[in-house]
Amino acid sequence: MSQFKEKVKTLFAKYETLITRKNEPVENTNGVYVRYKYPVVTAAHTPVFWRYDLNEDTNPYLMERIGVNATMNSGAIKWNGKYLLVVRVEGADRKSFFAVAESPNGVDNFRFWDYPITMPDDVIPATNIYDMRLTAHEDGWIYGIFCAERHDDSAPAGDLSAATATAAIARTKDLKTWERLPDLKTKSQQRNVVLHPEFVNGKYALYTRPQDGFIDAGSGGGIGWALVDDITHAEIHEEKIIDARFYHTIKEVKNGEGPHPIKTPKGWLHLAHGVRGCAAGLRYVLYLYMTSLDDPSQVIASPGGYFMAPEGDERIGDVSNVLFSNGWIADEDGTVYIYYASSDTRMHVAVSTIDRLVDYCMNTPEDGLTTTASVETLKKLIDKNMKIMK
Ligand code: BGC
Ligand code: BMA
Repeated sequence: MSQFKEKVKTLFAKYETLITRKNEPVENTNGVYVRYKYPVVTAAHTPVFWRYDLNEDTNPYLMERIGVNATMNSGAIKWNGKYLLVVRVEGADRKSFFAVAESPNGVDNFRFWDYPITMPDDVIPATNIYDMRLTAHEDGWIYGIFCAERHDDSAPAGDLSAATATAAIARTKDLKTWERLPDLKTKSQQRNVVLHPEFVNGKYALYTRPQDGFIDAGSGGGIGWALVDDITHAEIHEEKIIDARFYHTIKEVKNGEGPHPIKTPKGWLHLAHGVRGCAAGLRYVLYLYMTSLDDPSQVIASPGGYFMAPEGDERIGDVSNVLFSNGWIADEDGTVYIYYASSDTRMHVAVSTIDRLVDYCMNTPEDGLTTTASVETLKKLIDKNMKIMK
């Protein structure tokens, strides 16, 4: 075998070893969820044939021709018995695109489909697209709502970082061919828009996140809710805030809906991210809340503090100190696979159950918003335990 062929063989062999590595639950847990030891999708999980030109004549040094920088913020869905992530793949050129990675069990052996998704453009093409939320809607379509970013041409000349964020909408039946619908029309910029899986009063329901500027949530008070008549020409006329931001909480600066909520016997179970500012920049953590089955815009449980925050290696990456989730899968047996990205770099999974997550929501004390309130809450638990421990 030629040296070149040997090198190609080694490349593929190493890749297979990585892709097929068995994942293991981490032993130390808080009883709420179990993290898994290895990231489930990393830049190194993207196929060898995406990154290398395998022709000896055109690539005699067998060098990477197309660099992949990160795999992060992935939508998730169980489809034909397989666990699918629509991964935000970010190239070395800073452009994100979507690609499906498929696993037989939800925790390891994630393998990308051969081709990334070709996402049609809207009337005004976007410069970048990212963070897709997948919803298998009761209308029969699978929707992907994601952020479309464009340069803000109204910015002063020379300001190359001014941008606008818009909710882009596409739908599919097979996750391969996507039909692009017009971007969501709203008065403000939008990121983190998510489609509720059921009709509400006969309308499509969206979780929104109105924002004044590209980064600043500003007067956008938190996670919003809006009903839309026609998803093929989606326009928001009225929007209300259902989960507000608060001073000195984990969601002081921004918050946003994660994946669409899971329907449980006790209510809709929501996963969201909260952001606070500090000297190191923005810190992103995950939190849960629940809303009523009768009215999904009515909050019925609001456990205080974060549910998951960056730990260990998760803290470090392109945008450090970030956990972000826009995908989870509730299995038939009640297992919940929570897919989250750390520091805009790699994908992980944590596993729990619907019962545990609902219990967490119903029995975790709310944030009393002051130190005094937190100490009183703590003392109550100590008192209760003291009686048992005697
Ligand atoms: C990045 C996103 C980020 C957003 C706001 C975009 O350019 O691609 O990852 O969330 O800016 O900071
Ligand atoms: C945001 C998100 C994500 C990203 C995060 C941290 O605004 O929409 O794309 O993970 O910032 O950079």
